[in-house]
Amino acid sequence: MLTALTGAHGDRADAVTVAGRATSYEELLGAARAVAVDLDRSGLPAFAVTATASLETVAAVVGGLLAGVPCVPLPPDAGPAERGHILADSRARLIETDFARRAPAGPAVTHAPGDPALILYTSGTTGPPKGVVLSRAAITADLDALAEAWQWSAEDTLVHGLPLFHVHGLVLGVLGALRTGSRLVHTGRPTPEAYAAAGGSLYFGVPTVWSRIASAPASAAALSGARLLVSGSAALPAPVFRDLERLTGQRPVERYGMTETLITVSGRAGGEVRPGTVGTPLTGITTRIAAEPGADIGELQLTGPTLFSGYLGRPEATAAAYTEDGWFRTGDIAAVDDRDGVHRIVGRASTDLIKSGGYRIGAGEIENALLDHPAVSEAAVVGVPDTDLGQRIVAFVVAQNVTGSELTDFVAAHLSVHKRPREVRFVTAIPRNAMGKPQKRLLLDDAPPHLT
Ligand code: MCA
Ligand code: AMP
Repeated sequence: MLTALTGAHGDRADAVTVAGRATSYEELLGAARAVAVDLDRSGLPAFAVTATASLETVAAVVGGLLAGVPCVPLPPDAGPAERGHILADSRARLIETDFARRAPAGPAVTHAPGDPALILYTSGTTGPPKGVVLSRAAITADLDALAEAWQWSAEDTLVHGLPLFHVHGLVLGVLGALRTGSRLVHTGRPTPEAYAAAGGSLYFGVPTVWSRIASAPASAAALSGARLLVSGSAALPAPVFRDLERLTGQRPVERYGMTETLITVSGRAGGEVRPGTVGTPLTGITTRIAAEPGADIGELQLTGPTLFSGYLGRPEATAAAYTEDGWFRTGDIAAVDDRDGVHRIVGRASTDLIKSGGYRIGAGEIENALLDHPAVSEAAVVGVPDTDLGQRIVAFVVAQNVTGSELTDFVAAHLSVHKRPREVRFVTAIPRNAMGKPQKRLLLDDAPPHLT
């Protein structure tokens, strides 16, 4: 699965660098084998790692793949509620990794393509996050399709600084490098200065990262020698696309995906790229638009080998994610150009899934966290357009004797920092329909202009 680790593309002392620490494939494989030996002995059904941006996280994930035990990467800033939920739901035991420990050879484990490789937790519109089970076959199919689309090879140096507990940073950003043999520089944090200093050929970022680079002209200029800039996880605003083109001479390629489907649609290296579009389906993926008669936009649905194996322990939720005729329902509204098949993501069907800084955040999860605070009696959470984050989380609450920043800190501490509301607005009541469901549109309509 990770061809680079077999030495297929040679080795070097800095084959993988994470947050300033470099390692060779040989050392990484030795550390991963030590993890695999422990996992093999443990008989665990799954294991968890605190997915800091570190070589330890990379070794643990690779160790899990060697041992055939699925890895659950935990957000390092996860508070007790989020951490407790993920560990209980997955029944994974948290392990510590010592990168200095190496083992000569791992246990002889045979793997089937459908075996689970990763369980990634992701938010839905209601309830706590669900575990998305990703098989080895889905991951390899996706990475190979992306390598073809982006002409991604061992000649590349991949640079990014994305979190290692989601598809973007972990599957594409780590396993992709270890499959293609491209050198990897993970910058620790995705700052413009760190991207500029890394000297890569291939760069990954979420739109917030690209927007910050576009606002730092000196850093942007340092990317002019790169081969390909790739944006994904949320819509890249057209002005950011244009600023990047002006400052770097590069037209960034956009790609679209989900935790459940991996990356399914993308622009191509060397192909025509238009701002506001995400390209065409990758090899093996078929898409369709479920539009009302006469309409040309509708829900994007798809099939292909990159799809997840299901939500862990939730067969009903898995079944509900598919149409009766077996297509995965993305919940994203899209349009496809008749002439060239280029896809455009127009928005989401539900306002209760928020994308902030490229993170997928369920409004219901934040509302439940707020309602756990003794001072809060009602809460409604919305995503409001934001030039830096795409959307920012705004919480409308009915509460007494508490400040907005106390509630923000409460959510940051219980769930995770990136799920915290950026603004809390106190209201006397949440408008509701006859069924008692919050009418979020009314809240937004009543909000002062700086909120919308
Ligand atoms: C601020 N901080 C706080 C608080 N307020 N800490 C505790 N309590 C508070 N109330 C601290 C944070 O700990 C952090 O500290 C610092 O403030 C900045 O935090 P924040 O503002 O949240 O970070 P940011 O700079 O706004 O983050 C922007 C970002 C981030 C770096 C772009 O959003 C990000 O990494 N996004 C990537 C998401 C992603 O990978 N999504 C992929 C999903 P300190 O700095 O010390 O840590 S996969 C996917 O979508 C699909 C498959 C796809 O298509 O890719
Ligand atoms: P997640 O499961 O965190 O990966 O989030 C998946 C969601 O991110 C999708 O359903 C889309 O709403 C959004 N998304 C990912 N890539 C793009 C993109 N290039 N343009 C617009 N939305 C995107």
